Amino acid sequence: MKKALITGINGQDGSYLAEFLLEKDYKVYGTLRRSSVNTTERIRHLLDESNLEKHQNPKKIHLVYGDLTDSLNVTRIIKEIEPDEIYNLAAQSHVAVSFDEPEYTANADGVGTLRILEAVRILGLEEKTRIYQASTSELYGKVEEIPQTENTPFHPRSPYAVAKMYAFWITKHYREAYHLFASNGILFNHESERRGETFVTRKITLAAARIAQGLQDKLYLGNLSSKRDWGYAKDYVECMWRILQHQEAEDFVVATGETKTVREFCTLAFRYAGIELEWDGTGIDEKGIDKKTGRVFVEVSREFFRPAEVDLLLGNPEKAKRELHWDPRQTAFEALVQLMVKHDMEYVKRIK
Ligand code: NAP
Ligand code: G4F
Repeated sequence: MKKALITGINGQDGSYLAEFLLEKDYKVYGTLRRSSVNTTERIRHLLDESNLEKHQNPKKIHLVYGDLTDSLNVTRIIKEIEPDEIYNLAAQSHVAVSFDEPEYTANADGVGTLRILEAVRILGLEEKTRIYQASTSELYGKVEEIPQTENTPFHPRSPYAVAKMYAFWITKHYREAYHLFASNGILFNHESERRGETFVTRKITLAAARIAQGLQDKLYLGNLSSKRDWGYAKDYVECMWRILQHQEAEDFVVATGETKTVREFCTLAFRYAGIELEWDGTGIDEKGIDKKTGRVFVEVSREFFRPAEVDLLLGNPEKAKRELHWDPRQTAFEALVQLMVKHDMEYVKRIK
């Protein structure tokens, strides 16, 4: 039985990856940060409720307290588990927040990755442990090429992206210098019913559901013209696993090859919630108006603009398709928006 360690197991991707690996009969360990409230919502079904306090269940996932800013903790966890595969998904993952917390983001997202790599080296696990690093399309930032491939130069535009740039290169460096099996998945935006509520897609689908049910008046957004290559998180965790099963450690772009604006996502989400929007005005004055009633449901607020923006992301997933036999279009854009709205229509009804 293979042992996998997932850092950030209670995050969006961590929860899907844990399900995927359990299906493949892995023994799955995951790190959880101590919090004054319960943060296991996404993985509750993978825990033994009767044993929540200990966070242990041999039939399900094994939780250990872990924080990537604590090197002693990281080293001890890896020493005790001796994992065959480490998926480093833990991060302060919100780009806008990284402008407010740049030092913490550098520590967790940048140096945190170094702590894992160095622990594997110090413990002499170079031959045993394969490492997946959660790299990001944010590295391309002010893009120098469209679409972006594994060879496109990086131009990061946020403290988050700069921290992830360090993590990308230190992963590659440990591969070249110490022959660790360490690979970067350069993942473009991927969303789901489990997406954090302050990322734009989930913010929109939740608002569309609430507005449709009369529980919210308006949705305020930032840059509506920003373009993203949005895929489904459940499809993307499968590719993470494929990256570590490849014969050689390499870096891969994971994307759909299709890009849409925030405005397009919004129009479609409201449509699936039963509201047909039309757009009027430009820039800060742009509004999303209900065609039927003339009510303004979407407005632009400066609050959600960033000091530097990534205007357009579009990935070329050819290498992952060819070498990993991964299908980037398992869930089309329309299907993704639909499943998120369907989920949130039910969710909002349940909690109101
Ligand atoms: P997420 O939902 O925000 O999950 C992040 C996880 O990291 C959470 O479990 C969080 O724990 C944990 N974490 C944060 N700081 C930590 C620390 N100092 N030590 C240990 N754990 C910590 O993010 P996600 O969307 O699943 O993304 C997973 C990874 O992929 C991240 O590294 C992200 O940067 C990267 N990525 C994501 C995307 C995307 O579109 N989703 C695209 C490219 C790359 P708490 O619950 O305690 O905060
Ligand atoms: O949903 P977002 O916050 O995601 P962003 O910044 O693209 O980052 C996500 O994807 C990255 C991969 O490319 C990951 F590495 C990262 O961890 C994270 O998962 O914003 C998407 C776009 C941006 O251009 C933003 O400016 O939507 C724009 N936007 C417009 N209004 C908004 C809003 N973003 C947020 N969060 N909230 C708004 O109201």
